[in-house]
Amino acid sequence: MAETKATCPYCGVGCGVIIQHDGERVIEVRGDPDHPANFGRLCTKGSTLHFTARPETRLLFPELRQNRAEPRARVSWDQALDTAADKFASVIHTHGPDAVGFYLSGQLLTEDYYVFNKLAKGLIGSNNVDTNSRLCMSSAVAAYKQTLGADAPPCSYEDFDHADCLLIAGANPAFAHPIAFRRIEAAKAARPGMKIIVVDPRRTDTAASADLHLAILPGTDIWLFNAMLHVLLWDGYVNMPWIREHTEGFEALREAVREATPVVASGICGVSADDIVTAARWWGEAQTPLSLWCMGLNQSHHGTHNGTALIALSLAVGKIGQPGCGPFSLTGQPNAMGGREVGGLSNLLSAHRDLANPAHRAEVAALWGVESVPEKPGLSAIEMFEAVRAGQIKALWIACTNPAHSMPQQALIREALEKCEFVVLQEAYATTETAPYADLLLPALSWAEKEGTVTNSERRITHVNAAVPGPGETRADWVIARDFALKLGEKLGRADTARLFDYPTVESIFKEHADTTRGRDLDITGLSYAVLDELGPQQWPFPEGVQQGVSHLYADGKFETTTGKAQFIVPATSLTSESIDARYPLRLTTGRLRDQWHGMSRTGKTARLYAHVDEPRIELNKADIGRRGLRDGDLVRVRSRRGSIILRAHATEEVRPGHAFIAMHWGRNVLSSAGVNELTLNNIDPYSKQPELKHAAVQIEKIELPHQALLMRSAVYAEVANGLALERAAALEPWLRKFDYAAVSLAGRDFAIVVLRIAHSTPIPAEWLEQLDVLMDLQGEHCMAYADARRGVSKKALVEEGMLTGLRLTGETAAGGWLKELMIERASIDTVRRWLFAPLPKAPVSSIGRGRIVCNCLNVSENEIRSAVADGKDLAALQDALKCGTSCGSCVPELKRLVAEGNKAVVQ
Ligand SMILES: Nc1nc2c(c(=O)[nH]1)N[C@H]1C(S)=C(S)[C@@H](COP(=O)(O)OP(=O)(O)OC[C@H]3O[C@@H](n4cnc5c(=O)[nH]c(N)nc54)[C@H](O)[C@@H]3O)O[C@H]1N2
Ligand SMILES: Nc1nc2c(c(=O)[nH]1)N[C@H]1C(S)=C(S)[C@@H](COP(=O)(O)OP(=O)(O)OC[C@H]3O[C@@H](n4cnc5c(=O)[nH]c(N)nc54)[C@H](O)[C@@H]3O)O[C@H]1N2
Ligand code: SF4
Ligand SMILES: [Mo]
Repeated sequence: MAETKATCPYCGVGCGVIIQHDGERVIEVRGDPDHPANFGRLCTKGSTLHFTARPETRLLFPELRQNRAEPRARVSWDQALDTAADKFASVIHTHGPDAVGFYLSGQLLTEDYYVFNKLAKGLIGSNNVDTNSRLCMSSAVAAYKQTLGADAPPCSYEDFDHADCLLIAGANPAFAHPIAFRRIEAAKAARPGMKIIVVDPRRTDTAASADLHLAILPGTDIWLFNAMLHVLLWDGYVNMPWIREHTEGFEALREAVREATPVVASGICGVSADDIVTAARWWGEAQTPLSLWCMGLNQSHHGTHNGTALIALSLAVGKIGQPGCGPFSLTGQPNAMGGREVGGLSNLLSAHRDLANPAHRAEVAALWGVESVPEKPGLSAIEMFEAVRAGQIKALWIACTNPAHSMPQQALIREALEKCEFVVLQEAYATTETAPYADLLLPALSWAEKEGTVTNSERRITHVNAAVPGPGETRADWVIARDFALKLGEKLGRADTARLFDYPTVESIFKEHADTTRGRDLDITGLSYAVLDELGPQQWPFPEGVQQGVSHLYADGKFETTTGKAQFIVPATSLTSESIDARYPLRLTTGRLRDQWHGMSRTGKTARLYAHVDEPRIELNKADIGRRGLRDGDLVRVRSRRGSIILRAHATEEVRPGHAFIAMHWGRNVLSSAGVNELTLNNIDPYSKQPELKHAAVQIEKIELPHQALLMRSAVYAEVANGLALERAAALEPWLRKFDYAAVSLAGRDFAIVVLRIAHSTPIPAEWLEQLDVLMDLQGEHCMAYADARRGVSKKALVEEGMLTGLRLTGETAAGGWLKELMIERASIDTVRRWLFAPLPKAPVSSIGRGRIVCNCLNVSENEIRSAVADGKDLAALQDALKCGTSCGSCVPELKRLVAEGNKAVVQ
């Protein structure tokens, strides 16, 4: 078995992985013990990466359709790229360069991005290049630039070990940056005096493990930060000498926060004034105050000022640039940082240059050897799709992102994609929600197959290697961009194309990129693939001649602004852009689950990643569920001013009364609706142009869908189980649209089970059920059937090798829960055979009834943990007895919570 070093392609922690393979196929994955981001650890998602590297789910060949009425057909690469070049050239000739657009992704490698950026800005002459980072990091970028002068997170992960006050605002790293959170847990365990404050409307696992949780009302962070600054001023914690020497604009901010007393803020934020004062004093007293933030601040119509107000807290106490201090923006995607470094947003140019700056434009033109870089600002993500919808952009190139799922206000996105004359989609998987809109589908290499570099949250660049060849005719993203550029340049009559895109290897792109950074804040002229391989991953800047990158920026108190001084900004004091009212009385927020990644094109194909949350749902406070005469698990219609979806209601104490939460992951691939972005709105921040994906006002109502069905199917043999489950799940997708509510998911561990849940207002036609039976292979001599036509109940069970391997319950689905567990456990059917068709909500024998899986690595369930806690076990004893939380550690925050809940129950 061979081993190849790469990084995990999920979150911005940027963990190093070692891919174990045989040169053809990925066999296993483990954490790279030498990587400074994770030192060998991986979370649930990283440690199951090898399950995603399966060719059967991949897009293998280019596919093209001549018109929308026809299905796409396989074509050669030459034909695919020729067609694309023809189409783009003709649009550019007729309508000008701004009639085309590129919508890219923070999950591309730096080299991929670089080529796309040059293609648009250097060859075509349009700045219409934007990425999904606009939905993600652009407010943090704008906040850093407004205050510190450059898009550069000044901190490092090692700061967790030195911080004595950690303020986590609008981030849930226990789920979204698990390995960073493991480091925070370790720091807290080593120095219990370290104070952790979490600002989040929800009581997340992150919040539950904090010393102080400020469960503010959504959108009120600025009021909280202003009030904290007010207390810092009042109590004399502000470092005036440092402020005078190193900053500008403090007087105006001081004036602005005069009225923001803790009492005033308390009324707006919905937390106690005492808690605000406590937070401010902990921050003020700290020798080393460190803040962390992510989408809870960025995805707001005042996301930039959420960031600047938080950064102001570090500047006010003069604590930046030293170990353990500073404002640290957590990057969402694995390479959103790299994308920004090469200028991959419509307002940026290579090496953190600004498009609005004529000198910067001239520098980039000179570096590329082109006459000029276009002056006209490009369109940002939301604006770009609006321009597509308005018919101004006629050809759209989408790579490594799934806008028909992840953009807000999906109805508008669908309209745009339908209207667009020519949509190219460059994807690794054929099944995303955007794929049906693609006129040209181009198969890309993916994780474990591609080489290049990525930059993680702490500015650390890692050289990612390819371990195995890609399946079918997949090609590297940069190769696709380069080859398209060569063809397009020819059609546009550009004689310099071959020189512009003379990239024989991926490293030749890296070299050119590194050259463009000379003398800039992110100077990496000292780095090459060889240096990275020899010294290991390095933080920028890393100019020629140095031996090591820089862990803390601004140590000398000099900033990247024109005056060299950091800027205080007076923030906007608006709240959410849509407020609740009598018709839409619930505050909806959106975000992430621990074990799923965005549109689930990869995590959604790994059965065990459904064990933590196994069905789409809206999370509501128990009080709201009760008040509306609902029960936990009822189906509800969730409506906003933009649209409505049906989901199962899940009662939880994590959200406050009057609030609701829906995870962003479930879309039309797994659900009868487009999911939460049917409800969100596309209001944007004026500086960052980031949409307010976190807030919307919604209503819920109970919906009667009396005709329910549950279908499940596994297999007898492990070799075929996963392949069959994935095949069946894909085949079920079009069926999701036929029912009022339907959701498809996987279950199980080594033997994947496909699960389809249906609820419908009218009786489900018998011929549909027959077709579904065929699709799920619920037929043959081993299939038992039961029917009671009068009650509309019909059931089928397939028993193979003494195990339940297939099931359909129609009309009466109460037994679904324990039968699913029976299937997952692959238990013998003998003891329960006679109850198979009984409407028993609980298992007739006690060996079944494990409940939800909390520890995914070691397969430990919630019921097992709860009963051990009831026996008096604490975290250490739980880990000792059940082994839960001893592998990747992603469930440790939840284990702590279950222990705490158990203790509380005892006291009561
Ligand atoms: N498991 C998993 N991890 C991921 C990802 C994934 O898809 N799955 N995606 C990655 C990406 S691209 C990103 S951007 C990151 C996102 O990482 P995070 O931002 O940490 O995750 P989210 O769940 O989107 O949002 C964080 C929290 O913001 C809170 N919030 C909502 N509104 C407000 C508000 O007004 N104020 C405050 N203070 N908080 C608020 C929500 O309740 C939520 O708990 O995760 C990365 N990591
Ligand atoms: N309501 C709501 N909406 C949100 C958010 C939210 O919090 N709430 N978060 C927003 C944020 S922060 C983000 S970052 C976005 C994420 O939204 P998207 O970018 O749409 O999410 P992904 O599903 O990660 O899309 C990446 C796609 O690239 C494909 N892919 C994987 N590897 C490769 C490769 O090597 N090459 C190519 N060409 N393709 C590949 C995958 O199959 C996948 O379909 O969602 C945003 N939308
Ligand atoms: S924390 Fe998990 S998802 Fe993020 S990079 Fe590390 S292993 Fe991957
Ligand atoms: Mo993101």
